Amino acid sequence: MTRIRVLAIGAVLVLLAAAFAAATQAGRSHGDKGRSAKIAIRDDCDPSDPTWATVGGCTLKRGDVTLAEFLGELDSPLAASVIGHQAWRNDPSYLEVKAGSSIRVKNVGGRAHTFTEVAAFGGGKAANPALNEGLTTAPECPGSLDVAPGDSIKLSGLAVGNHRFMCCIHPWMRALVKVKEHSGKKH
Ligand SMILES: [Cu+2]
Repeated sequence: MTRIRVLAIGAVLVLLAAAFAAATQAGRSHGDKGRSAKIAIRDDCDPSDPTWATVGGCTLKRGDVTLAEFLGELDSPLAASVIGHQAWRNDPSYLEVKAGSSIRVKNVGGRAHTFTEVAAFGGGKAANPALNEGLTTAPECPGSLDVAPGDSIKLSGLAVGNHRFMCCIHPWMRALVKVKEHSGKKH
């Protein structure tokens, strides 16, 4: 009886391993196809810094940037407009896709962001003027939709050409998406 049970468990394990291998294979091929069509919205807020809670919180499990550090990186003595902490960025910030592709944009950071298409890069919607220093508000930003930490959006139906996306909260977080003709040759 015990032996039969061991054999049965063994058979189940073999089946599970086969199913897992098949799923991994499927995931890999899907991942390859989708790899060039994913953008991660990143930040690195430090959840152990309680001051983040005063400005909306930080949902990351691990992060290394305190609010004080973030604010210290907003500007540079050599620039007239906001620079911004470089851990707050879109990854990649330049992406080429073929026409008809969709792009999944996921907020893997611990703060709210937006991924808003704009005709021209400019300032955002944050109430804190330091986040938009020296920038003219992009007209698409007021009323733009926040992407909460862990949430994702899907972009599809983008016309051939260049598309500019920015975070309307942290306007230095930009991305340029180049949509190429489906038959276009790679050069
Ligand atoms: Cu942002």
